[in-house]
Amino acid sequence: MSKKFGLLTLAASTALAFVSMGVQAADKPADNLQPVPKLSEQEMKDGQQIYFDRCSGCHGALRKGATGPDITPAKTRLKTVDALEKILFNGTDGGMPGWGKDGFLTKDQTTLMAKYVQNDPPQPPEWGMKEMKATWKVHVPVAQRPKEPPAGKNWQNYFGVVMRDAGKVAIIDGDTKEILTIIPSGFAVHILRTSASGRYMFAIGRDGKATMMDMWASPPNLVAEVRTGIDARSIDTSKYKGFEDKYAVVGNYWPPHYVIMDGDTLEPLKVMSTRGYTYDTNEYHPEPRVASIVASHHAPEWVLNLKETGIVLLVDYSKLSVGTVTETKINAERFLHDGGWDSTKRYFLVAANARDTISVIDTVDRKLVKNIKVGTKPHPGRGANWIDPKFGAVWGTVHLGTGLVSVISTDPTKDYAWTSVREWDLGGNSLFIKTHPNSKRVYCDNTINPKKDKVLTVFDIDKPDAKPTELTFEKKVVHMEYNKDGTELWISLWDKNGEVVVLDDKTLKEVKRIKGLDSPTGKFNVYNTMKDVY
Ligand code: DHE
Repeated sequence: MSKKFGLLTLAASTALAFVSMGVQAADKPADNLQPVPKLSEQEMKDGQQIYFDRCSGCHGALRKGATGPDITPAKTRLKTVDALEKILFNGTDGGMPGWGKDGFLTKDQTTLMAKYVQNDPPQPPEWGMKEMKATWKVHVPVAQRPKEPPAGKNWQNYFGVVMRDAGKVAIIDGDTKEILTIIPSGFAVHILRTSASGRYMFAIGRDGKATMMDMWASPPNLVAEVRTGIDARSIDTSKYKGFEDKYAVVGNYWPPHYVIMDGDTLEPLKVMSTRGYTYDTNEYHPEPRVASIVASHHAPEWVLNLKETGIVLLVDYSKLSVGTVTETKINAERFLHDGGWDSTKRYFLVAANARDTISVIDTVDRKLVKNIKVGTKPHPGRGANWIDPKFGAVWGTVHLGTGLVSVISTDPTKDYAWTSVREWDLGGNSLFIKTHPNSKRVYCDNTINPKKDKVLTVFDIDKPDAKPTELTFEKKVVHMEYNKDGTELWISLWDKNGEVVVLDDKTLKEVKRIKGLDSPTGKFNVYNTMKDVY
């Protein structure tokens, strides 16, 4: 089994807003440290761009480490440029992709990056309300938007499909499989989420640009956008009773902050810093990045997961109209990343991936229930909930670092609650897992396992000990989503000439291929996303 977890970025580039630090002076080498290689201003700029595209997601803008290790010069200068080049080119057993070997970096770029990471990291600029307001655009004022849903359209069965490298979102009718429209969005769009009513779909780009799309328009259209920072991965909206569709929130990687926006227009209303102290050692961290966000159904709150400090924030937005945002801090585990609700939507299960842990947060009693040790680097996406024939309600995660599906009991009345009750062998590391309440199947991709990246693995819920079925496609398979009724599974074939393949959930036969999609990754059904069905 390969230990490689190439969180691959396809070829893409963007105008990076990081500040150039200019020509670097050579440092006097300390006893055991290599000298700092000299780089020209242009080389530093090129290094910054490549670092942002390939490295910062795992190692952090300031390189202090998270999913990947600390690669500040204090660590990288313990190695020679030659040794660093080899790591960059070939990858590591610890999970780093072989950027050269896999064709994403040339030999010269590999050498440049080996030298770049021995130089001090440039400090990226801050991005406050003034900068956000300057980028805020309302393309369709509220008064000019439709008053009714589109007649004769099953709009709650629309899908938003991320076209990652194109920086666009395709809106596809889940009934007819017709591409209704393609909407420009942020650079390397990461995820989509919907408002509580489902009417609006929101995208967040890696460049921090949030875009808002109206599913009631025919075809759906872009109604507002704002750039909330310069590096982001998560977005959600207010879903609690009385606050439906009222606010949206974006969590940023850089600057380390979250931004609350008006739910109709994306006007930025409040910026809150996440800088602070690690939950366990109380050390100051300059870059606690906001990883996953979910909207509570039990209180007017969002659950925000702060990666580097290991703190889960419950953010109360109910008094925002008088300018107050209240935070409750729950100590969980460091390096929080992605996660999802259990089937009751009371417990949030989030991966602390570099600690091989799933942290369970009770959003009603507002506390950590348990840190559960699982396999190497759990990566659930939002995870999957089903009823196991022996153990009842369970939630599952796959892993970046091992070919294991950890199946965790979520029934608090059982004495085995919040333990791993089953472990399925996937035969390779994976990115995403999916099922639906109406399905008897659990699907896992194998995107980051080079030997099986074109394979979709299918487990049978009622025969949990049976060998899974494997379906092989002609291109790399990534991310799964159901239609509204839970009868069809949509998967992406991740390629420049990508496709979405629609499978019949019962027969596993292909129903349709939706072609002409540039690098499709995540897919989000309107109904399932608004109701958090997974
Ligand atoms: Fe993701 C979810 C961060 C790489 C596709 N990704 C998430 C979430 C976070 C995150 C914090 C949870 C958002 C939420 O629920 O609110 N992802 C990161 C990274 O930091 C990382 C490791 C590296 C990076 O620089 O981005 C990374 N992610 C990837 C990829 O390489 C993927 C496959 C393609 C891409 O877009 O670059 C990818 N991530 C996704 C998808 C989801 C996601 C499709 C949503 C899953 C879901 O079903 O909700």
